[in-house]
This record gives sequence, C-alpha cells and structure tokens, in this order.
Amino acid sequence: MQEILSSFALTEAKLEPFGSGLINRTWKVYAPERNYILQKINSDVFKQPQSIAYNVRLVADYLQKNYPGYPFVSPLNAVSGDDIIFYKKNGWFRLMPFVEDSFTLDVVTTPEQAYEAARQFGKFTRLLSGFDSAKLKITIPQFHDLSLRYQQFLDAIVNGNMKRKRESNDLINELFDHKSIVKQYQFIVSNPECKLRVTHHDTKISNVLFDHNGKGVCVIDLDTIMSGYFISDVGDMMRTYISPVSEEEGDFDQIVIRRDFYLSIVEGYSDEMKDQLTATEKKQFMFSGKFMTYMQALRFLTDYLNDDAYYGARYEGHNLVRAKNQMVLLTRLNEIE
Ligand code: GN1
Ligand code: MG
Repeated sequence: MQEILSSFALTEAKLEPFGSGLINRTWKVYAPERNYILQKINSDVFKQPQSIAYNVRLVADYLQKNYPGYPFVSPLNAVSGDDIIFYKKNGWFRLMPFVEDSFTLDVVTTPEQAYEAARQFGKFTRLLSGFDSAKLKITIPQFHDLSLRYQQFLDAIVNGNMKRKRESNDLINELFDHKSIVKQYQFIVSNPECKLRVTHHDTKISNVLFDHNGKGVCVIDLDTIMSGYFISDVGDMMRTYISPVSEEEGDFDQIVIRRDFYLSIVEGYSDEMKDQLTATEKKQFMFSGKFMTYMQALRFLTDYLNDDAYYGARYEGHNLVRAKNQMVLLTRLNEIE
C-alpha cells in the first residue's frame, strides 16, 4: 500500500476500508492536507480498467465545459500523470478526492431520500443528453442484457455445482415461471422509441452523495457509465429503494412495497427527465423495477450455481439467500398492479 500511496505523493497517509460495494475494494485515505478515496478495480469483472478511466475522462471534460458547476468526482493524476495505475503484484488502482461534508446511505429510509437520489440519476443523464453515448467504451459487455443473463443462468444449471442445483430447484423453477419478463424486455428494447442514453447502470442508494441537509449532491461509482436504457437506472432504484430491507436480508417477511417510495422515484427522475423520455418509455416505470429485480435474482442464483465466483459469499448459501430475497421482491412487485 505504501508503494501505491507514494505514486500519488501521499507518504503520511492512513487507510481505512470504506463502503459496501461488492465488486471493487475501497479505502478512505486520511492525509494531512485532505482525505481521499482509493479504489482497487476488480479486473476479473472489468477486463479493461483503462476503458473506465477513458469514459470518466470524456464525461468529466464534457461536464466541465458545459456544466462547470456540477460536482463531478474524477480520479486524480498520480505523479506519473496517469489517472489509473497498474501494479504488477496488486493490480489496478485509482485515487479520488473525498467530498467533505458528504455522506452515503446504505438503505433508503424516507421518500425524500428516494426523490433526491432519483433526481440525481435523472440529472446526470439529462446533463449528458447533448453528449453522444456511443462514444463511451463498453466496460462490461452486455451488462444489463437480460437475454444474456437468462442464458448465463441456463448455462449455470447445466455446468454449475450439481449439489447446489438440487438445493435451489424450487427457486430455479420460480425463475423459469417468470421467463416472460425476458420476452417483454426484448420487445421493449427493440422499439426505436426506447432510446439509448448515457446510463449509470448501478443506481443503488450508496452511489449518491448527500449533503447534511439531506439533499443529493451528485452520483458516484462511474465504472458502468455506458450507453443504455432508462429502465436500467429507474429499475435498479425501484429494486433497491422500494423495500425497507436490502438484497442482503434473510428475513423475507421484511420485504414489502412502500408505494410512496415508488412514487418518489418516478417524481424525482421525471423532474429531470420528463422532456427527454418518449411516451413509450414513460409507460415502462413499473416494468423497469421488475426487469432489474428479475435480472438480479438470475445473477445471484447463477453465481450461487457457479460457486460464488463473481459476487463472493460471506457465508455458505449467501448468494442463494440474495437470489431468494430478490425473487420475493419480484413477487411483491407483481402484486401491485
Ligand atoms: C454490484 O459493486 P457494487 O455493489 O457497486 C454489481 C451490480 C449489482 C450489485 C448488487 C459491476 O455492484 O450490477 O447490481 O452488485 N456491479 C457489477 O448489489 O457487477
Ligand atoms: Mg458499483
């Protein structure tokens, strides 16, 4: 770690693990002058970490030129001048300024928080509406392509851990029963009225910075900003803000739908994006939540069958619990209409 810190001329700094992400590793760096966020990029997931750095640079330049007041958090340059550094033994690292007096949330407790977060993600896409999203590199190919995720699930059933497959038989069947969501997804995205825009693709609440008045400041965690559909961003907010408990919760009775939070997401996102969304897209708010929740259930169960190779597990059966949790949430979402 000393070698990494000295690449950024931070010799007297202290490190502390930070945040709750599943993929990258994050530390808060306490230096005499100011604080930073250090991240190790998971290069099993992001095969070309330089593509992330490229995308963030392009977006930062555009926002700086057109919306200089927007507090976009960009990686800092090391002494070498690079904004992402590779170490033979340790992999890829980047350093960002820590935005003082800001904080993140792990669960959404009020509709106002849901509104603020949805507004921030809507604002991010709106500010970039004049930027051609096709210029962004693909950091994870077909990341939110539900057809691919379904196929990966089928592959894991065939090639994965047989003992785990037997254990998850009921859940596998439940996921089969909801296959129509894949068809619906294919139908929606094949419509030219469903537009490609700069999309964040990871809109969970911990990816929004709040100030001490509870107002949203900006969005963070920019690894998956790519060209995409609004159902990804709105859907992941529905998946993660509507229920009072997260995907980690094992007591499924606690998974309930908070209708006012749903309305706050729609309102917050629409307050920024209503002039951009087509009439066809505006009809997909509720579907977006089902789409993302189903995809996450498939991804967690796929990973369980593949021996937790992607998400890792803190206890035996962790990804099975996460997948069941998401299936319960999907059932609750289906009960709304
Ligand atoms: C991962 O690392 P984190 O927690 O920000 C994942 C998301 C999932 C999420 C589930 C690159 O995000 O797609 O929705 O876990 N990111 C990647 O909590 O796979
Ligand atoms: Mg993330």
